[in-house]
Amino acid sequence: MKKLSLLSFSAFLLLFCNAQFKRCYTHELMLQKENQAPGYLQQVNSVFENAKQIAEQNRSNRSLTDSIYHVQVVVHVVHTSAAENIPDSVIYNQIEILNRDYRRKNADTVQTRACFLPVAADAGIEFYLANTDPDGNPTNGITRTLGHPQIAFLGFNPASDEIKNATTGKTPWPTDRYLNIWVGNIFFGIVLGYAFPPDNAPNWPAGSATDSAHQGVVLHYAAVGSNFSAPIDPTVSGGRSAVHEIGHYFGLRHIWGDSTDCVVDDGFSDTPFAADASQQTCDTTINSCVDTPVDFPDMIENYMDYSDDRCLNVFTQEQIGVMRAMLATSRNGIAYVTGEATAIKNISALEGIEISPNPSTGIFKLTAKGKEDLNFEVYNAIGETVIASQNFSSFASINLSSFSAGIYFAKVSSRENVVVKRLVLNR
Ligand SMILES: [Ca+2]
Ligand SMILES: [Ca+2]
Ligand SMILES: [Zn+2]
Repeated sequence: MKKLSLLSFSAFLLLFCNAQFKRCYTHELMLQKENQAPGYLQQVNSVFENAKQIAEQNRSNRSLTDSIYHVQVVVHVVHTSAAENIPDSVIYNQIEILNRDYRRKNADTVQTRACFLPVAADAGIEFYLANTDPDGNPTNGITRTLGHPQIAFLGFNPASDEIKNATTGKTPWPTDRYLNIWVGNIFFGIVLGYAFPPDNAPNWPAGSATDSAHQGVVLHYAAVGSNFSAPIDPTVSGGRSAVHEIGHYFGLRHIWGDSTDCVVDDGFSDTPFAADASQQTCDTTINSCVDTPVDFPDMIENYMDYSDDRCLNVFTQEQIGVMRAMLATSRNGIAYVTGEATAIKNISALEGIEISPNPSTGIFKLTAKGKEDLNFEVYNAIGETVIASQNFSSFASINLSSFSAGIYFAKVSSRENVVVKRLVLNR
């Protein structure tokens, strides 16, 4: 059995003995990973910069910016008591909150201050509980697992990511096809959530990315939804911990850049500098750094700050650009992108689709298991169609010989199902 390290546990308690709870443990975990594998932060940064470039290229593409990403979600409730086994209704409520906030349909958008309205936007990302599990069986997108008895005493240790461990918690569904959200007692509620950012650039050498079994979002059970009977604290009972952590999962950083100065920022020019987190206040008078050429107050209403849930209400255009670029690259398998009204349906029914060779220098062979009326179309990395929809039954050839090297996406559809496969074209 995996043993908790008592040393790291007491260090953890010492670190947070003055805090009632810590909103997010993402940055601390990233520093820990850098210690274990030097170069990790640089790798995350490269992926972030790559996403920013794609976002910049996408900005003028109307059809791309209008499209909606439909993210397939599975929620793993890992409980050691009845209270921790939160009801389905709280999870449904959390999904509604995500769909409200990631589409800027939240009523409190009226509280976004006028100076920030020009950069506020709809992220165009929606969330659906999966209706098919990895084995192809119907599901409501929620799993429930009894955690190891030892967890009942200490709570899940975020430093060792125990909630995803087969012995103590629940291993994920394939993290390249589902956004896995784990819900449990994270260290007595000292930590409300954490998530690892994307660290696998599309052309990254095989094996250099983080263990995929750790990709996803972890939430304290009493910080889920806005209708839970016993929230951990009234100030964080609005379901915005999930909004924040999914922001990290899509590559966003804390708005103050995790640095107590006015030099290091979050990498975005449309969020003002901040010297620190807003410290769970909704104080609109805070202006911790002088921005140039125009000075703005600290953007305490940004989902990537630490304000109370009641005053978080906005993502900016640049933040959204990066999240959507991640959905087109590092996170491309978890969402179906379209301007059409079709949502994800039974994705695993097309799991037998194979593409080889991949990478290729021109011709990709597309093979389906079994005969079915299928069609495929191919997009480039910025979402433009390069091969219009074509019918096939069990075999097709995709010829990209006349296109430049890079990443392409083959969208393969049956009457009801859709999968998107990434093609790597080399020269
Ligand atoms: Ca900024
Ligand atoms: Ca300022
Ligand atoms: Zn955070």
